[in-house]
Amino acid sequence: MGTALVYDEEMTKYKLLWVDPACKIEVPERLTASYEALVRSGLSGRCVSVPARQASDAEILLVHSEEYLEAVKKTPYMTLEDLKEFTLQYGDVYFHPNIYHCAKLAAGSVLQLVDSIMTGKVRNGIALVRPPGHHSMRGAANGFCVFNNVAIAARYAKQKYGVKRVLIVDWDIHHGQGVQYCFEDDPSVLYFSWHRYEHQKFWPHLRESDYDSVGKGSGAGFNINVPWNKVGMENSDYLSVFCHVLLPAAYEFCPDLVLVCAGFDSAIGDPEGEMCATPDIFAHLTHLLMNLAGGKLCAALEGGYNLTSLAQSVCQTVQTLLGDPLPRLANLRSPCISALESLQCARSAHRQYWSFLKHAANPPLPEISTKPIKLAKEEEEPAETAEEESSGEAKVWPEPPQRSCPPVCSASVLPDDVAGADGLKRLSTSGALQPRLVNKLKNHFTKAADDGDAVATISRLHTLMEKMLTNEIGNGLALVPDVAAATMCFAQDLASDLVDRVLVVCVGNATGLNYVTTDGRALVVHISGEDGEERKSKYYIPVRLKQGCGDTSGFLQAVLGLLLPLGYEYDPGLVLLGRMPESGVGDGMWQQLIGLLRGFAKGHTLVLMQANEEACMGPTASALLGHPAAPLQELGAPFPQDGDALERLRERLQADWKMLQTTGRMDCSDPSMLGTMLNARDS
Ligand code: SS9
Ligand code: ZN
Repeated sequence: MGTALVYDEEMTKYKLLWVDPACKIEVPERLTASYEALVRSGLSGRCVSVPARQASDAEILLVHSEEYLEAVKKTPYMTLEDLKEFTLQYGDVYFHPNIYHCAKLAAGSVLQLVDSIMTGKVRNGIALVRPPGHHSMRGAANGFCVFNNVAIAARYAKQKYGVKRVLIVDWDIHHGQGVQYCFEDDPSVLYFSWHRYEHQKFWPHLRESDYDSVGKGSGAGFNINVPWNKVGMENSDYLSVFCHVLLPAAYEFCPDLVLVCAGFDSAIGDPEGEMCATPDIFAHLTHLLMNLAGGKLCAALEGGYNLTSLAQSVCQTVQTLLGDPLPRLANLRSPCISALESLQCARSAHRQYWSFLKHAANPPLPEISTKPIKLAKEEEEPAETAEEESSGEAKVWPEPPQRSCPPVCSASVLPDDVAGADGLKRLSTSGALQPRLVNKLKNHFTKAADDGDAVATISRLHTLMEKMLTNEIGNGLALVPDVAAATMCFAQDLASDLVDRVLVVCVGNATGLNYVTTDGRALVVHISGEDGEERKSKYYIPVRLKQGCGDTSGFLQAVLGLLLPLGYEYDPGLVLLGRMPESGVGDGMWQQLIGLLRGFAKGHTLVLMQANEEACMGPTASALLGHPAAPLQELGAPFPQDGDALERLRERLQADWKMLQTTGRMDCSDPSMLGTMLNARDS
């Protein structure tokens, strides 16, 4: 199942016809630059091209008032003077004789995308549209937006396809207040937005863009705002908000459809956002959303005003939708203090609504964030000096590296009597194992090392791993006679021979894993249901779930709040996933785990399973091939003791792992805050 691309050159055919510094950045080239980059890189040719269409009146009226629609309908017939005059009643927007036509196409394009996805024609897709939508309101144009494309699409999907829950992720750097207003009392639409805010000093200067606007009435809890109070936010800041707020809420919400307000003014080089996240971050943001809603993800272009940054970011997004391996995000720094404060505020405001926050520590909020500031009218938009104006664009950053698919996506190493899994290439030959390795193996397989079969299996696995690291093979699956021993053997000796850092994820009960490493060549995260081995180093992280790995909410919380941020900070060159016998983890959760782990090490994951767990091969193979994981059913709260233990563990580990931080407070009297104090980036 493919990826849809909706694009129509017609949407480049309007522009600003007078002088207006606030609007001059919204140019037709935004669309052509994005599209041409997709063509040049060969990505557009790999997408299913879906034609745009105009949204009907009835569709526009799903969100907008009749009066407003009628008023906009007149704009094609207006003189230049009339258009200017008409424009004046709204903020930061311009009209043009052709913009009504384009606005209908923009909204209709997103509806076409929803249709293609909901009817199963494609898995996911993107609509490259102008004008953007997320600022426009029921009765008003605003911020370059005429009709609220994504809000219309959400209502349309609910009405036409009976979709029960829609998640809207707005990663544009401006607050989509139009979307917020549209759904603030609606519990069926979860709206998430992060945005440049600077304590209300940044456009659109709204009190209701702050973290404490959580929704109204039965919609309370279903509006999540993360305001950025400083510029210069980086990849780590964005990722921590995904790991510690958006993703846990999104999984708990369990959407049937994900809509993305895909604005790329949140990327480096953008003159509006002035943030420092690199275009490859969008590969990861996209990837992290791709296993929700059975993969039904629909992205619609919003902002993005640096043409270079915009085009690169669009390409990263589309390439991820197509399923290509993700780029590694090297040298992630700590989230900055201001970002951590925003994170803390958002988590605190939502504590009462989401069970994943039930057990989170709740220290007092940073002071500045608790009192709304007063805006002096004249101070509102300080005139930018020429120097300031170019500061965003003066930024340079390297072009994102090429992302190439290995010739073989997935391979397997299986006992001869086990039938292969669909889509997995079976590896049956291998190079001879070096005697040095055979000797090492003896440490792990005291009996089996003499056994020709065991050595053959191990040497095939070694070959598989080598081929992953030379990018001949993407990922792999192996059935082994003793999965605990094999995981140890690979983590301790074989993998670390081939690669600098290996992330070892061990699911289910096993012993001996704490001996794997202390030198950082392996990071072991062991999720199990039993107490036992103590932590010996920062590189062995036992995660105990009293309810066992079968408790999906507890397990998921460990994966999103611990494993993901740890993985991003560690940046492994290879992932080893060992599934211990009778781990109890359900198929859906298992697939989600594999799907999420694909974001590390350019997708190089080796899954080890016990020989008699063949039943799990199908779901594993499917996830390794990149098929969307089955959606998890409604998640309850994690078992209270487990939820609590996970939060305490995360707090303890913050001293060693800065991506685990979720508070910005600096309280010297509280020893649990030491991690934050030592690690946070200072702006
Ligand atoms: C220019 C101010 C522009 C409006 C921005 C709308 C972006 C929509 N200095 N303000 S994504
Ligand atoms: Zn924007």
